[in-house]
Amino acid sequence: MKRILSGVQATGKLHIGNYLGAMKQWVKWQDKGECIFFIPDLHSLNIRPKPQHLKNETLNNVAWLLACGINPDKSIIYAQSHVSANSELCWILNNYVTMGELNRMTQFKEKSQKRGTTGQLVGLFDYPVLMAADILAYSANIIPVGEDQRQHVELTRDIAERFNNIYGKTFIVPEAAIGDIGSRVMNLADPENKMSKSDNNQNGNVLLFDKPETIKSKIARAVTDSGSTIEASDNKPAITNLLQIYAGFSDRNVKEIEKKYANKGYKEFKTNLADLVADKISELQKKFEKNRKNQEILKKILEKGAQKANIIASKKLVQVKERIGLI
Ligand code: AQP
Repeated sequence: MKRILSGVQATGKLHIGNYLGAMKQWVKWQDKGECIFFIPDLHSLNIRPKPQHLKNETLNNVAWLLACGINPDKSIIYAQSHVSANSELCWILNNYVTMGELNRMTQFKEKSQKRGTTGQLVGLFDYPVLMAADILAYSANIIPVGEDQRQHVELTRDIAERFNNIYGKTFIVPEAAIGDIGSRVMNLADPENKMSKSDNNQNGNVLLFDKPETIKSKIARAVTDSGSTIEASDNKPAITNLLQIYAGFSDRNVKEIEKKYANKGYKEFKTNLADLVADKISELQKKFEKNRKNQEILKKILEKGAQKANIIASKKLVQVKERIGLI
């Protein structure tokens, strides 16, 4: 049976990119294999979140996963910091990756540029190696992520192959699974850039916490391209993005939606899209609120998840240590 693994950071501000590109996709994988979904709280440390904020957001993320349809009886849900094997494996893998490779990571370049020199922390630079450890410790076959994480999964594959070539088959070489719809949701105010939790331009991000009025107003104000046809194309990044969001929330394909709006204007399209997204997010928020009230249940889910995750990851770590000569 295939093992599927992915994570979503608990830094707050979950947006519809995280939902369409990742969490919504994950629900479908639950019927296709053994799933592990985790909250990468150690990754979040590179923005030095306030301690109470990180605690709160970690539990929020568990409540969102449940709201989106992740079933803790079927899937393992755990917090990264509850399994020390991930970090230990990261330290080992640091010796199988070069500074040059990490320097080429687009996400590091973009984030460190946004943060300036004081934000260029080793934790941000080394993020892809911890991600490789998160994946390889669990022998995951499939990694469902948004397009922005493709490069990190590629690096994980390189690290796994390099290690296997030296020591013999130790790691499964994983594959990224990137959905056709919503794998790169763009900022509504700046469709050349992806919707991002850390973006300065939050006006163009539709958050899972946004009230329906806010969602509607953000979509109404979304920039559009010149011309008036509702068609996806390379020279219409704004409308292409809105069509992708429509498709993601309605489970219809882009061609169908283009046909529906063939002779209609942007205004009608945007109004319908705003209603669609606001309704769906309100539905998710209701489920989230209900789940979030049961803090003890959320903690129990993480505890149970960590027990299972620990068993899998520690076993792999023992094998790795043996291979490299640690006694
Ligand atoms: N805009 C996006 N469109 C589609 N998928 C996206 N993802 C992120 N942004 C988009 C996917 O969401 C999953 C969880 O992401 P993460 O928590 O690891 O954060 P990230 O990839 O660094 O992107 P964020 O959420 O926008 O945060 P920042 O601002 O920190 O970069 C991943 O599968 C990701 O691909």
